[in-house]
Amino acid sequence: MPTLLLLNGPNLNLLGQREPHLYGADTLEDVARLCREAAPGWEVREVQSNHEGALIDAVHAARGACAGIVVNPGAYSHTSIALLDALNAFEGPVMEVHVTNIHRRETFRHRSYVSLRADGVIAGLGVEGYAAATRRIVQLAG
Ligand code: CA2
Repeated sequence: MPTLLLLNGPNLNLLGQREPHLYGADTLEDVARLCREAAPGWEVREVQSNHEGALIDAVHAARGACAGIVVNPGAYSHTSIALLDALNAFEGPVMEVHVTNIHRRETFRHRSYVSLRADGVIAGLGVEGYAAATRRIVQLAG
């Protein structure tokens, strides 16, 4: 059974609990359910961390073990060359998701280092973006 790594970065554990006007009412648990529904026959490995090194470790652990990665790197999108380097060492497809439209927000959110590696980027679809990204991973990995 192929495995999808669903990787969420800093503060996304608060999804559905704070700032619903910006990030919506769905929780990370709802996100995982959406991904499972979008990838029947796949196992979904969920990792959320507020720590950059833990996210990098999860990408390393996915090498040779996961068929694809759906990642919302949170604010590390805009700062982390280290996460980009880790994703560059992963052999499978990578989809980057942002709940909000980062291009309609502050200019510091417009650039994502992770986008240099991602096979696709989805922003502004709310949590539905995770489902679309998962479907794309299934297509690319299948
Ligand atoms: O739009 C996205 O998904 C972001 O990756 C979310 C990050 C932000 O730094 C990026 O620029 C865009 C922030 C995640 C914070 O998540 C929260 C969720 C609910 C309540 C508070 C924070």
